[in-house]
Amino acid sequence: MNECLFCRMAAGEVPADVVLETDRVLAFRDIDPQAPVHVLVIPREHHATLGALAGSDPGLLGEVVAATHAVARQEGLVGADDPEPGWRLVVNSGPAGGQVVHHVHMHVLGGRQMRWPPG
Ligand code: DGP
Repeated sequence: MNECLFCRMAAGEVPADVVLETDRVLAFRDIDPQAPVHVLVIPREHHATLGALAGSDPGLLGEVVAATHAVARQEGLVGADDPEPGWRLVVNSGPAGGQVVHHVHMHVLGGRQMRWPPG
């Protein structure tokens, strides 16, 4: 059995609150939301980190990034007068970056005022 949680979610073996999907990308709500909108966007195919994905399939990386914007638009974070109201894209990479799940994912955050530095 595949032990990667996000691979299992992509395969439909673990339930996910899916908000957008394509043949290569899946977007679902985070189990521990840090903002009113908190969606994770992943490639269905396993790549551990952003660097691994960029190195082996930059086209797929582009599809994941494009999906984050589609999610932001779908969730009402991008209006007709883009860039308002606004949203944040986060990728945690490696231990010092705070990555806990080792299947690359992008956090789409919005619905509140973001602060900087993020900590
Ligand atoms: P990161 O620290 O960047 O690796 O973020 C991992 C995120 O994954 C974290 O925000 C919580 C989320 N997460 C962990 N387990 C699950 C799960 O079983 N379901 C969902 N929807 N999200 C999960």
